[in-house]
Amino acid sequence: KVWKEALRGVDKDVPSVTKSFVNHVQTSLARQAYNLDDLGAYQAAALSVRDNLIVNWNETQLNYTRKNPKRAYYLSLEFLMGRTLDNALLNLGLKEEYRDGVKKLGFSIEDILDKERDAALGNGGLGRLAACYLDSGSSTELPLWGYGLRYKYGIFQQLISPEGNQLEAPDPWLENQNPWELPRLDVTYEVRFYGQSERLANGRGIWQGGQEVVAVAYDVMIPGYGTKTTNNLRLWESRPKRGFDLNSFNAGNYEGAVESSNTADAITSVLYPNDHTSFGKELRLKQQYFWTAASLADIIRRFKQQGKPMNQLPDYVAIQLNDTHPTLAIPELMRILIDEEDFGWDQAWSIVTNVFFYTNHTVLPEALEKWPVPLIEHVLPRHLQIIYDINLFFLQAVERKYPNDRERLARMSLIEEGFPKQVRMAHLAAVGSRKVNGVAELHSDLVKTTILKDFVDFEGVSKFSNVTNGITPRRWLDQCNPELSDLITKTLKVEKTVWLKDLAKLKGLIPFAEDAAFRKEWAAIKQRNKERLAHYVQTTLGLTVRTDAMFDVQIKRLHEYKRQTLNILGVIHRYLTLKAMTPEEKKKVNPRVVFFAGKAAPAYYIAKLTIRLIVNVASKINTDPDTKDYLQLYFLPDYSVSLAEVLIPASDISQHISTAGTEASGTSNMKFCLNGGLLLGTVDGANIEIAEEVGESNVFFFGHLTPAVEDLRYQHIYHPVPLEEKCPGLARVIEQVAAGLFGDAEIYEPLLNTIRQTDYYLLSDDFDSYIAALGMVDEAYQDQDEWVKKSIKTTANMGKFSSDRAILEYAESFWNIEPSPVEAPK
Ligand code: 26R
Repeated sequence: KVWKEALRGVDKDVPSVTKSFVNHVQTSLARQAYNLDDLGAYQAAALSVRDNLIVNWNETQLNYTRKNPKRAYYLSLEFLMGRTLDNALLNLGLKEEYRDGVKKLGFSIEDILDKERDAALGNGGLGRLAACYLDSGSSTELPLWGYGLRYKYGIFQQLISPEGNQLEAPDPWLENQNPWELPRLDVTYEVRFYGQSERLANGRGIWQGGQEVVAVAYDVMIPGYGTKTTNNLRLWESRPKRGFDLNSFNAGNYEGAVESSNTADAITSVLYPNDHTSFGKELRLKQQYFWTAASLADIIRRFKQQGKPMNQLPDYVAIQLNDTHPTLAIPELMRILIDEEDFGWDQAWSIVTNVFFYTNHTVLPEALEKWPVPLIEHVLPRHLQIIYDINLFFLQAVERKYPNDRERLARMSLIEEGFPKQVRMAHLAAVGSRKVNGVAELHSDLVKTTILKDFVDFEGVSKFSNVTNGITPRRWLDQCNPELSDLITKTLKVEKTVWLKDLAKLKGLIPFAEDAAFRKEWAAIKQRNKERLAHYVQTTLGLTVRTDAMFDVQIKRLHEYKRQTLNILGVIHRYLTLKAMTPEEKKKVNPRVVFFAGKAAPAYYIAKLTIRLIVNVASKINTDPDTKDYLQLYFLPDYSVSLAEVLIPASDISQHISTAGTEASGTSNMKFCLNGGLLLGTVDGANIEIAEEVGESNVFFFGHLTPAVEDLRYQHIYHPVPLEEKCPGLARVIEQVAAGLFGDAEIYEPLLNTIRQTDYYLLSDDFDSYIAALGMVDEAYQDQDEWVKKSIKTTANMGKFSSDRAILEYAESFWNIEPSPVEAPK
């Protein structure tokens, strides 16, 4: 019934599809249908699908305007959307019609889909999570909009030189124009930077002068799965206020005039490619303010159109802050309420603290944003005054509760003392929000007991909670693994339109783990997915991957805390072990293919060295006749959402091996397990909850637990034990690298020293149990029947990790919003 309503007005038949396709070829593209390449066919297909989205988008917005429900806004500096066409076809229920339609016209749908470029406006987990949440928001019919930036360049393209160096190339993703966005050249706001702020006696401020730039809206349509609801992702582009500054132009200052135009454009020119280390760059601060100011202005204008007084804002608007990146929205809303709407401080503060919600995504100290006070003072003088006022009133309240506790005041202050002083954005976000959450149980506990402990003591624990992350099963099962999806539908005897929205239904697969015929089908699909990956490697890199081996995958941003180094040293350990075996012994060894992919932040030297080591180990061992039949290693360049969609369904085992307590959640762990890949990991992030769901006997855990980490680090510094003594296996591996077994001996010294010296991420503490866990994986894989049973049970128990569940938790327990289904016009 829901689907019928969703498809109202959609021409769901092959003749309509081909007609619309040909029409777009001839009119929108001004080309001839008989002389069209795959790229042209992609564009025509996209434009014709888009026609349906536009109708739904309009109806959705009209529905909201009529019913005026409370709305939620997801502010994220990153949205890692990937490709859109296949997802739009799926959500509109048009996949079969387009497959047949383009075939009639001489095209293959796979080839057409493959022409689309990823929209890669994000670094990793945080950005992809935002994309999954938008999909789930529309699929559960929630009034949820996203706000972000329309970067001209997404995350850089990664190239790997023959020596194994990462090179970065720009990603001009908008080059062959983007059919999925609607420019709204009439939706614009002016955003001010610099200038002077004057304080009036009544507490109000006047901010003037400086430079103004214009924010222009681009709307990206977000269809729901089988729903009419098509929400909006509004991305801002920066433009100079008047093209050229005509005054300087007339005064003969041509260069100055052009320059003003350049600086405005620069704000949305490029996504910052570093995650987990912030550099305090002025342009990044300007991005954050530009985006929050434009988004808030837009939200407030929409609210005001309903004719309600501003003090009712929290009844109609909830704003989720995706990490601290949009925290300037807090002083910005204070500025609007006090300076422009005439509110007193207390009333303004009560509105603000009922509108905002803050999600923390990491507890790593280097990833916690801090902005130098002089920089904020220069760029946003009025906001600095407001931040100081917030801090003053806040610390006065702390002082009342804990008199004469100066150390506590210093710890909790929004301002960190030092040269320069810095604003602690996580403190500002926590103080200014209604609720604060982490992204998995363990992580939320760590937020409460470490970085925000004083705030829990002061404000009470009820403000702090957990929403475990989720992933959309549409993209991360049905789209990326269509054969498995079909088998599940056939087996459950439940339409996929039902189980893809109620993922707990997967539990119905559990009994089939005991069914030999079903296991055979299940295993055959995994095998074909491995062949699909091998085909990808063959056609893109020209390398031949053997598909009769276990596929072992670690794909994520390169970072010391994620410990790709542990993995590669484990591979070397395996290689050395194989080298020492007799031919007889080797016969018992199960072949393994290890895949890595991931980008390193351009300035992250140690991460780049890790890539280099992986690449050079690969070239050595893949050509060693003694071992190449038992161990292969690949580093796949330019990891992306689309590459993940090929890698994940092909994995037998995937690695999520962060030092305990460092990975907030992880979300690819969920994607692998949903696709029947088993998990090898530490007791960290969402790995823990995955094990709770699928059963500990179906995951491979190793390593020290979170409570031990602090003490182990202390030992490293105050009671160091030589590596040879502490962990001879690891010492042997490191020796070989240092001796030049993989070339470039000296080059790896800085990387090896991170382990020999402080070993902050505890490789030497976890290495032995890691190697033991790898051995257990090998052993379990020998018994294919048992392995496939584990695989089936894993998928069957992953229902909890649907992002539909997660977004509904946000909606119910934080935002207090409800589904608002689109009704047929009367
Ligand atoms: C300050 C700036 C340099 C910056 C820091 C950190 C920019 C971007 C980040 C990315 C962080 C916040 C991130 O992506 N965290 C990841 O969020 C995922 C979604 O919640 C988690 O699954 C994952 O564990 C976490 O690392």
